[in-house]
Amino acid sequence: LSARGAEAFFFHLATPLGEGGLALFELFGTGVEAALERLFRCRALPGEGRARLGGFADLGGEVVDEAILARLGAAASWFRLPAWALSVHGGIWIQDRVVAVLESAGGVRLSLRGVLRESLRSGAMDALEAAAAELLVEARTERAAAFLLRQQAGELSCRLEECLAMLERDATGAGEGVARRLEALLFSSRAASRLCRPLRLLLAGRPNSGKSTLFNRLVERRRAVVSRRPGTTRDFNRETIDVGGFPVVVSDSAGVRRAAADPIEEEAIRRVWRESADAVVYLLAPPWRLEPEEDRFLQRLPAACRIVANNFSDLGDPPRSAGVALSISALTGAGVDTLRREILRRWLGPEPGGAADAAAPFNRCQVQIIEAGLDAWRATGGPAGIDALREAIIILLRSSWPNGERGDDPERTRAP
Ligand SMILES: Nc1nc2c(ncn2[C@@H]2O[C@H](COP(=O)(O)OP(=O)(O)O)[C@@H](O)[C@H]2O)c(=O)[nH]1
Ligand SMILES: [Mg+2]
Repeated sequence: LSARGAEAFFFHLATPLGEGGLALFELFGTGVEAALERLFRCRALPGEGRARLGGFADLGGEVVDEAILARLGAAASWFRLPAWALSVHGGIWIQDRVVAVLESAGGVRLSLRGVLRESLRSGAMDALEAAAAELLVEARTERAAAFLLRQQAGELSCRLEECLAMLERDATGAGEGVARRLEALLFSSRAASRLCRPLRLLLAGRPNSGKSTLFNRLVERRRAVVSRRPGTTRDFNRETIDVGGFPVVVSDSAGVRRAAADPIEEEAIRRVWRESADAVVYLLAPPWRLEPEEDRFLQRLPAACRIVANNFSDLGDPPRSAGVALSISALTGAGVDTLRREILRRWLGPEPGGAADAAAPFNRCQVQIIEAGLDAWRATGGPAGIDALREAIIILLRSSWPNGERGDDPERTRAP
């Protein structure tokens, strides 16, 4: 994508489309100053680091809105290119009108991804920084945001640049050391990926096993309908929660039940699993016996992806049985913290500690590039292996983003 000609420039609506106090447009590119000379009514356009109040007008001179125009140096813009920020009132009519005027003046409208693509193309950001900047917008926990902020600022990129420098200094001797560094980066990649892309956790079990009650417990808000009457959960309940700093999307499966006659909602669970779950917590109610059909069903889920828990522990002592990880009471909350810790340990990463999460590849594409480089190094060694390592690093920095799939998942396990 390129805006051609002296008149051309790019613009991006940075605020969500809708009614609000203000709408912020970001503008950049070679033709932008000339266009603003025509569209922005004030004594003179502001200098770098300054802002000015004026009128934003169409090409016919009709004022669309009162606006504030600020001029940002590359270091002051989030996508690291010299840019202008235009704030107008946040009404829908005004936003639509500003878009139309900017387009009539030669502006090319970009999405967030489009802006990052221009930043990457001009060398202001590398592919890892752009990937992090894109994900940062969707970060759902403090821990995820902190990790992505550091990657956006170049933490992982620096580690890789160091590896390149090692290969530069000593092309033959550095191979092993670089391979070890890449392996160390891979080691933390599961947790890093899970910070950036939520684990999708499905709550399953027979009607009245306590799924909705547990859902509410985990969410700490009463979103699901809780009732003794089977089948009263009508909506598909889904909420993002924070487990040890990791975002987890919890779903209460009952809402997607198709055949009411199906005692364990097998088809519903299977469908949800296929479409949208990475892991399952399966609840048992008194007398805490896994019926043969439940057992058959659970055996079809990969063992690593399921936790079976005895619920209603407040009503008695559930028997200890093979395959059941823990006892909880969704009603009183007993054992629910243990369940959270188990989810963290099995599927997410280390508990939050003092140290920041290590720099690591944070999506599947990045992981695959490193793995391919390491495989080639181990298979060939020597100069060809060194070249493979170098190439993997260069691809990571230059072209590992955008990679098509946005929410790609490093460990998606296929359906039962
Ligand atoms: N005593 C007790 N009651 C529970 C517990 N979990 C759920 N219940 C109750 O069991 C009933 C069915 O729970 P619900 O969450 O609607 O089950 P679902 O059909 O699996 O969603 C409700 O009346 C809950 O209050 C528990 O751990 N202990
Ligand atoms: Mg329910």
